[in-house]
Amino acid sequence: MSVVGIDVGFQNCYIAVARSGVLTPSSIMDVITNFKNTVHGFKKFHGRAFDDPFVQSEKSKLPYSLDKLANGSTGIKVRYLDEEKVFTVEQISGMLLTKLKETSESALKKPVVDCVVSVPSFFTDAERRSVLDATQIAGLNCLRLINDTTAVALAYGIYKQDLPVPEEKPRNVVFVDMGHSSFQVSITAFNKGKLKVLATAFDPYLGGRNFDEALVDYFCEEFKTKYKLNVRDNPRALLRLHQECEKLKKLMSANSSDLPLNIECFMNDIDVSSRMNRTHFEEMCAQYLMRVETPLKTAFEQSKLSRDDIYAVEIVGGATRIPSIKERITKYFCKDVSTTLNADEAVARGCALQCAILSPAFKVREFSITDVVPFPITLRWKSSTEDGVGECEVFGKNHAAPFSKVITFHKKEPFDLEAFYSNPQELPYPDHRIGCFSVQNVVPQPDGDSSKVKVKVRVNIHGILSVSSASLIEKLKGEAEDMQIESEPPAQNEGRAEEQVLTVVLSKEGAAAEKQDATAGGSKPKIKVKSIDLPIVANNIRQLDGDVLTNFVEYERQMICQDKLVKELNDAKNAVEEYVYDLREKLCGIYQKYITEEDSNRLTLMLEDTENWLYEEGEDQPKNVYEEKLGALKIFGEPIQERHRESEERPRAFEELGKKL
Ligand code: ATP
Ligand code: K
Ligand code: MG
Repeated sequence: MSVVGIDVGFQNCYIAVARSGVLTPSSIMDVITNFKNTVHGFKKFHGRAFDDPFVQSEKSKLPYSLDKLANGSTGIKVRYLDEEKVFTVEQISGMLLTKLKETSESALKKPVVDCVVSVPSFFTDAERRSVLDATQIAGLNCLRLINDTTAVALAYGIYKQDLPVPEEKPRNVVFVDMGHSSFQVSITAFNKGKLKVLATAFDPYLGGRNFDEALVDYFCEEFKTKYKLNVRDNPRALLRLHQECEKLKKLMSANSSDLPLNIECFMNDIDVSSRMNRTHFEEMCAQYLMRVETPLKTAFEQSKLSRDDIYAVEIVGGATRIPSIKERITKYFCKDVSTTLNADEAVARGCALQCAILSPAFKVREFSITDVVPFPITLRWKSSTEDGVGECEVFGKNHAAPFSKVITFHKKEPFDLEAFYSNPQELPYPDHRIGCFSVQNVVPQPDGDSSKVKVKVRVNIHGILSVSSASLIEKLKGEAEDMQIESEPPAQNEGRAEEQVLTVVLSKEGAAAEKQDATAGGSKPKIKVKSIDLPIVANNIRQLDGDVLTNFVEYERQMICQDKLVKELNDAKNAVEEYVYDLREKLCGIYQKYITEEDSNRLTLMLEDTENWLYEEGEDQPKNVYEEKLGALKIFGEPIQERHRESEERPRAFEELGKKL
């Protein structure tokens, strides 16, 4: 089985493949997300409600329309089988992933199931859960959702032979990725065989498309005065202008001179033309260029490094090719930017490498990855204290991830743990709630005292929060607090987290984590304890319900079958058409000698009839009708073909014979 890495970009998707025994991912396929009614640009609708301000602000820019689904989430309207249908974002994304899956399967001639998919490092719980649902709909087994810049870091580090040994000072590298829709920065420390993300920062709304839009705005204004054209009223013209502006933007990356923009028959039969140069472009985009420094600064400050500690600044992503963006990065770090990585493929390559590491089918050099929690996470519960609520920040900013923590509560009855992001104002998502986890079946001790309940909270390998297990332990004696975090020395714990990520396959991860708990308990004075597992019910989690997901998976399978049928039908129809053209041409050419004029005329007439039929009642027929039609033509065509073949082969046979003699 081959393992793949998938970079689902806002504009471009890439798949990298790691083949057995080969570490280097090969055959990168670029599939522009231009499929089924050109639905694109939905990446950032994952996990978002229809009323979400971001979704609303995007609505007018889309070549398709959106709808509010019964549960409030975002629906996407698509024509499917001549009918308008509304799909969830997970379904649309699932269709794209299916397409990517099929593309790689047909190129590799092998099934593709295991994968690692990249997500922006700023994706919140809801967005990550939504992407994960999409992978399931596509029939993929996603071993990890990995942050874009972390995938890039892996692609960078795994080949390096000269990384400092673990006892030495690490090599610190800044990774900068500006794509079509967003801007991400990470600072990562490398030692031999491992990487540790120190800090991440981002501008989720700054990317190449802002620069295209600035150009579009400019030319729309110009054409209004110069040609009296209202480009914004004409979606087709607007789309063309967009494409031309993107081309122009790319040209300006390589050229500082004045460049022309010409579009023939642009609107109302008018040809339009104008000019632009880099200096003017940079002035127009000043508001965007200004925003480049902030994430660089934020990441750098959080990393607590000095500029001398930075070994290199690696840039990837299409929009980092804009010269003034490069300049700003260079200026901030006082260091020339490096472009040692393939700017378009690095994310996908990193994903494929991570997939190979996680897959039990591959033997890959160990490489440990420690990522970070981008937004602090807090738990809240009802408590017996004065203000009636207990609260605890379980994961601070840049806490190592994946990671588990065991929290001990003293409770007499079932209780709820509400999880949310601590700082709503820094969150690029309108709702800071993550979900509510109900710990059930909690009862007091026989003497009426509180019971000790151990709850395991984790940020898992996908960067998703879960309360993964709870158990009722023992009778407590004289403890006033109703909660305590069982803390192990952080360094040790981090080491374990790394081990978990790297040496354990996803499905076994739970078991490894259990072991970790046992060790923690074992270091304490020996008391006879009985541990009872408690059920946990998750509520208000923004993830598709199991039943709904199952239905979507089934529906996607049906659509795949349907697409196959449609393709087979088209193939059958095309086969008739091709046969008609091919035979007609040959009747006047190479077959002429092998058929009487009379028969030829009759057959030509028959071909003409078939051609007409194809445009009339033959336009829309079941597959077998086309197959029968083709069969009927072949009854006449094949004998001629046969006579032609024989006569061609005769002289050749003589020649062969001649050689032998
Ligand atoms: P995202 O990471 O935001 O989801 P993506 O991964 O699809 O998006 P990329 O493929 O990294 O984005 O980059 C695409 C962007 O880079 C587009 O805006 C494109 O116009 C821009 N781009 C590509 N080449 C150049 C160039 N030579 N000069 C300027 N911009 C460029
Ligand atoms: K990409
Ligand atoms: Mg990208």
